[in-house]
Amino acid sequence: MGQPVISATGLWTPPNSVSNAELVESYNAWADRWNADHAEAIAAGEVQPKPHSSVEFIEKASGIKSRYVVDKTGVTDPEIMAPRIPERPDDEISILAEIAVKAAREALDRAARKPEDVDAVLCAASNMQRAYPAMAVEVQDALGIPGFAFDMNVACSSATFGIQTAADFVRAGHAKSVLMVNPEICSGHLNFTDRDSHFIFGDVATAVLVEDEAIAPAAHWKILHTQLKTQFSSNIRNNFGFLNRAAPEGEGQPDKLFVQEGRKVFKEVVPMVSQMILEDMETLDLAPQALRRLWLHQANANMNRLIAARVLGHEASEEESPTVLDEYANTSSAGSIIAFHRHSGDFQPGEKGLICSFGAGYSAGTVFVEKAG
Ligand code: CO8
Repeated sequence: MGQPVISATGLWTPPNSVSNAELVESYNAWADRWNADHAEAIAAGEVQPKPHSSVEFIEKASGIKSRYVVDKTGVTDPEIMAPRIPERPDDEISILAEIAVKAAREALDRAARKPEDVDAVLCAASNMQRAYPAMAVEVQDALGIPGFAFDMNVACSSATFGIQTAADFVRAGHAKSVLMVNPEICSGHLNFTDRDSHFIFGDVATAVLVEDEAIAPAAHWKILHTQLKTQFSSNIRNNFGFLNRAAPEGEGQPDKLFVQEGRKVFKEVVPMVSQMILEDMETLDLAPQALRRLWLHQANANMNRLIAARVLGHEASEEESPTVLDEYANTSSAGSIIAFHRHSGDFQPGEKGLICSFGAGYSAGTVFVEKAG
């Protein structure tokens, strides 16, 4: 039986950042136009005017200060309020595969691994850009990886579910080296005209190389334990799919984009995730002080503060539970991997930490790791 480890990670960040102030300015300009266009209906009491969004609210409610996007022009233009991503011909690499490959190359370089020595590719993300052929197979082809590849979607928990799946392939002897990528173009599924959620998401791609310890580089992360959990809820939903025809009056029907009951998500997910982590720590006989760091899913700073306090028994410092959502916003499955990628270089052999994700489904995943080498 193979012993799965994380050999390396990779990160690709889009070049364009949008601040809360820029996003709010375009939303408010859009809302003013909408109110002017509907002035009669508003005066007659038939529709409510759109209130302004606010930088202060966004930062206080979520901890988000900015986000990276693949198309800044479209999302900040009050006439457009959506990313404009040109359609590519079928013989050109698709944008999702392209950004996944960029993150993957960094992970492979860091592990000094050649693509031909990888056995499988998993593309684990919230929103695939097409039904088939799988994005994972396109990434496999672009990198020149033999073996097999497939897509999987567990919303914000896709990466931890992907890590466990890769680890299980290694344990079962089906693969020795599995590349797991998380290309997340969340801006394509976000309704930038919805004040309650227009600020939540950003775009990014991450990659994790899961391998058998026998072939891994000397410095790696032992995967000590993983747990996956799902519990059905419609409180975070995206109905995009083959029923997503453009409405006769135009595109972008809000019900085929991301929608959520943010308050309910907050209240229901915090106890679910904290309890899951505490159960795992009991199974592993791990005291809170034995965990140096929590790399938590990056959806909301207040959620992470509560979860970390329940797990550690005290208010977590930035070193114990690092934040990346201030800069990146919620990047769905990639969030906890960005945190791990950026804030793990100071670990000494033997030190332990936890990668944890949670989101739509509901879904949650834990990956306990120990630095080696
Ligand atoms: N500006 C000013 N005021 C606002 C704004 C705004 N932009 N938005 C709302 N308000 C007002 C509301 O109208 C409300 O006013 P009132 O009290 O008068 O009714 C007040 O502010 C408070 O509103 P809320 O109760 O909605 O605010 P919260 O404090 O609950 O904060 C959050 C809202 C930030 C959304 C918070 O609830 C939250 O973060 N919840 C958790 C969300 C979460 O984790 N979601 C996970 C989603 S990710 C996932 O798993 C799916 C993957 C999807 C992939 C990506 C595709 C896009």
